[in-house]
Amino acid sequence: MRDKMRTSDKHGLAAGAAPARADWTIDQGWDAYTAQEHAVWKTLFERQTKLLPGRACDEFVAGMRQLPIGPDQIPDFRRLSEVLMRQTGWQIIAVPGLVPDEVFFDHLAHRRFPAGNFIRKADELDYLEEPDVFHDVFGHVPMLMNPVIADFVQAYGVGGLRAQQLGVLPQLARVYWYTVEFGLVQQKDGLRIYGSGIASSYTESVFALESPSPNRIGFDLERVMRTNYRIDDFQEVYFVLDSLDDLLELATIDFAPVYARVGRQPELRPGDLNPADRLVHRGDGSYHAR
Ligand code: HBI
Ligand code: FE
Repeated sequence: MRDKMRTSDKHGLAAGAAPARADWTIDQGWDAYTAQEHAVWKTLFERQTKLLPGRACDEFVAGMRQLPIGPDQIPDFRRLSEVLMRQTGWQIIAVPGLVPDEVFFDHLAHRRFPAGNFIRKADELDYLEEPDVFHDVFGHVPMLMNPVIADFVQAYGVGGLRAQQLGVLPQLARVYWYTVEFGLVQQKDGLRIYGSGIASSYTESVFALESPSPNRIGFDLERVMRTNYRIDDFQEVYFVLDSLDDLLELATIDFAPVYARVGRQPELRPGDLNPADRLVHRGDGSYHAR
């Protein structure tokens, strides 16, 4: 979840500072990480690794297993990129924090995933201001090892540049949010996490699957495009895929007619229910009622 922005501007730069490079990339600075920073990574990694069996989807577990990601050190993006490049053609580039949308989309469209090189403080383990190296590497990189997600995220980059021109970026951003960031998938052995925002969050990994509070609804593209989301707290709704392969179709269809239909319908609040919803779980809203 993204809370109040840091003292710097939205993009994590000291207010007013221009990025060193036009594409906002920086060197990861792996040698400069302190023992304290590696220790924060270790705490987050060990906590999450204990929690995810039976909660993370099979694709996440498989991806993590093939990557040079372990407890003792913040991973080196160059080593992650070597493995990712062979598997799905992706590479990890370091950025100082959130980058402008069009920069972000251009990177994704070229299979370059921007990952924050900084890590949260030891006293703010569950309080994420911007995507840090744990959210981006632990949460996103294992899923980029999966060919369907790899194609989908690239298609999102291509679509994002176009959506900006069409003025429908908010609708498309919801699709990314409710899948790549906060998506659930129905496996034979139960509901599982594939969204990186959940997989990298100790508290939300439990809430998303077990809390009676949120709605859990079968994924539907138009329904998701109409649905606002929370950035400051747990989600009030999670959308469930029957299989990650359902995203393949989204990576290939023309969104223009969908944008047009969605544009003629009212937006939905995160907690709203719609008559056509395929309800996996009707939430009681108890968490957000507080
Ligand atoms: N920048 N580094 C980074 N990481 C993100 O996830 C990110 C971003 N910039 C824009 C952005 N996400 C979203 O606003 C777009 O998905 C719309
Ligand atoms: Fe993310």
